[in-house]
Amino acid sequence: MTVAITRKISPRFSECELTHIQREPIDLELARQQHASYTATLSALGCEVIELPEELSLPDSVFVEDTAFILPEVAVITRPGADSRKPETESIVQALTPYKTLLHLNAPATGDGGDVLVLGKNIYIGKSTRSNSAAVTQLQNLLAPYGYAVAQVELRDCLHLKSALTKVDEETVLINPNWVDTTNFKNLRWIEIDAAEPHAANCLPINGKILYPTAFPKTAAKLEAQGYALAQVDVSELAKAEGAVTCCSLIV
Ligand code: CIR
Repeated sequence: MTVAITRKISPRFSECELTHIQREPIDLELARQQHASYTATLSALGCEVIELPEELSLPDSVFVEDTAFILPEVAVITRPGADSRKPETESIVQALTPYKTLLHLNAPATGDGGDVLVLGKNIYIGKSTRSNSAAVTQLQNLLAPYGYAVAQVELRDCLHLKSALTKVDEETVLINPNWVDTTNFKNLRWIEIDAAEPHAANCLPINGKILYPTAFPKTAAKLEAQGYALAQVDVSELAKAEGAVTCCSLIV
């Protein structure tokens, strides 16, 4: 069974880090309702959801994706780029220990899971404000024994690599080509986001369906026209914290 690790929203959510968007008031109650719908959708898609308790003093801790990434062989605990987020990994170590052998990024490396795109044996790391070249070097050394090639990818105008592209299936990515150096992805099938929806490139394929925000109807129609079945969720309050659908779970 697919296990999805999530975490309840912190009461200090409105103090979240923001990099590329303006701060707007966040309705904490609505954010919690939307997050509950998100986890219910993961359950409906066949996941066993393990929901960690809220972290009172860690505003961004709902975005568990940034604390680790999971491979078939091992899981890597990251070292988040924002200092406010570094303590988030402690509880994730506990949560992942029953499932995976854990490897760790260490200083001076910093890396957010949102910058890590795994496509088969190729791992792409966004060169962002959060993930540095030391992380790429460490990951190359840690993961070469498992047969992975790790490459750094240039970004612009967005927080993470997975703001600019995500996997739809083994051969296909959903992509905003304006935000990422596309050179590494030429051999894949592309579904381009609708130009009017620049934040639309983040989707989460789960058990044959695509978990996808309701905020991007034009890009959703493109995915459906290609034959993908969507499970749509309203994550508008999470988007105000610069989050999307991949970032709220760790899929084991
Ligand atoms: C941050 O800036 O770290 C959070 N406010 C948003 C993190 C979103 N994470 C993700 O998309 N993987």
